[in-house]
This record gives sequence, C-alpha cells and structure tokens, in this order.
Amino acid sequence: MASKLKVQNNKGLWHGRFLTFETIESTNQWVLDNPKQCFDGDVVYAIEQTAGHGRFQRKWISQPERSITMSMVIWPQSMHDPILQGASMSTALAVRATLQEYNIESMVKWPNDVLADGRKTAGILAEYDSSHNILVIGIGINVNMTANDLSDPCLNQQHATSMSIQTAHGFNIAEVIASLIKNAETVINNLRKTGFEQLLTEWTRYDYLAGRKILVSTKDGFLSGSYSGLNENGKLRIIDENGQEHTFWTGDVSIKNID
Ligand code: BT5
Repeated sequence: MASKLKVQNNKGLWHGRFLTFETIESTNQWVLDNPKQCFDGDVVYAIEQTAGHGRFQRKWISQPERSITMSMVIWPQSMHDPILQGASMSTALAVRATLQEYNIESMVKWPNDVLADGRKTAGILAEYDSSHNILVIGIGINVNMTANDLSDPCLNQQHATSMSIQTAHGFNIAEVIASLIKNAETVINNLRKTGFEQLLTEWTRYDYLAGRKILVSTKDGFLSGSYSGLNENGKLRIIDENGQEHTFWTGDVSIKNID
C-alpha cells in the first residue's frame, strides 16, 4: 500500500518529475502497476520501501534515511532503442560514477551489481512492460547502512557493504540522488548516441570479473570456468575446463578463486 505522494520537478537535473513516497512496497512495482501515471524521465523515490525485490523476486534490503530506493521511468523511443539492451549496465556505470565522485572506488559486476571492495553496494533491476512500452530501472544503494542493517539472513554480510561502511562517514542522501540522476542522464544519453557497443567498451574498464575464475548459477544448474568477457549482445562468456565457450543471458556469478 503506497502512502503520501509528493511530486516535484527535478530542479533541472533531468527532464522528468521527482515523485516521493513516504512508504511504498516497491518503487519498481508501483511504476509497473501505474504505467499511465508515469511519464518519461520520472523518478520514483521511496523513503521507506517495505517489499523491495531484486531479480527472480529476491528480497532487497533497505533502511529509511539510510538507503536509496528509487526507480527511473523511461519510454523507449523504439524497439531498437539501445536503452532496452543496456538499461542495467548503463545504470550500474552511472552508480559507479557517483561513488567515484565520493572517492569510493567501485567496479561493476555482470549483470547488475556495483561492488566496492568486492562487496555489493548497489543493485539494479530493469523491468520492461511491453504492453505499455515502459521501462523501469530500479536502483538500490546502500548509502548510510550499518553492518547491523546488512545483517539480514537473506544476504551474506561478507558480500554486502555500504558507502558509509567503506568510508567511515555519513552521506547526504539528497546529494547522492542528485549526482546519480545527473550521471544516469549522461550515460543514457551516451548510450542512445553511441550505441551498445560503446557501452560494452566502457564496461570493460570497470569489469570486476575480468581475469577471474567464476561459477555461474542459473535455474538449470551450475557451470564454472574462466570469465571471457561479454559478447556483442551483452551475454556473459565463460570458457570451461575443456576450452569450450558457453554464454549466458542471465544468472548469478560468484568468484571461484580469488587471486
Ligand atoms: C538486485 O537483484 O541486485 C536488484 C536490486 C534492485 C533494488 C531496487 S530498490 C528500488 C527498486 N524497487 C525494487 O523493488 N527493486 C529496485 P539481485 O541481483 O537479484 O540481488 C538480490 C540479492 O542481493 C538478494 O538475494 C540478497 O542476497 C542481496 N541483497 C539484498 N539486499 C541487499 C543489499 N541492500 N545490499 C547488498 N545485497 C543485498
């Protein structure tokens, strides 16, 4: 159940409106449930998100005032709009650029994570409703979350961190959001101008998996091998122990040997 919606403009940061909910189950779900209330460029932000989810309906943990939970609404310009292919990856790069502005080094991990010090600091969830031609890009960032906030049994604490844990100081959430919207606008405009191939090149600069042995798990099973980059469609490539290449559209990747 959503509560108290406040609508503002984005103060020139980006072309949409800024919709704030005090409490909502999921910003992504709200957009998908209310496509006719959303315009291209709208940002839906929740102070408190009570049923945030990741891929495959997994739980996404957040804390009011200590996390960013928001969704950007995009109306793809055509079926060939590169944003349909590059939504998660471009947004992960925008989050990385924002962390960099705060002197936090981070890397992107296929398909939708941003890791600082090898631990998940942000997750992206892009969902597309073809019947309304609406793309929603959900962004969860652990800004001021404490180790205690990240102690939920659904996540392995070793694998999660926050901006404040990394730096031992707090951040102004509104400022982080402003930086994020600005960086998202830049990467999305670039993606539309220069195409998915250029996004792949940018991805390789910050690719956490580069040179690693990985384990990919999907609903069909597991496969381990050497990460061999992404193919031209953004599929993950892995070379197994027999030298055979396999590609994946989706899956969870863990590091086999940390070298
Ligand atoms: C994601 O999924 O990483 C996408 C998360 C997207 C969340 C945003 S918040 C705004 C918008 N509204 C929503 O309802 N969702 C989006 P996935 O790759 O499936 O990762 C989920 C897994 O990450 C969980 O199973 C946990 O293990 C772990 N996890 C959950 N909360 C976390 C957190 N705060 N920090 C780090 N890891 C977390």
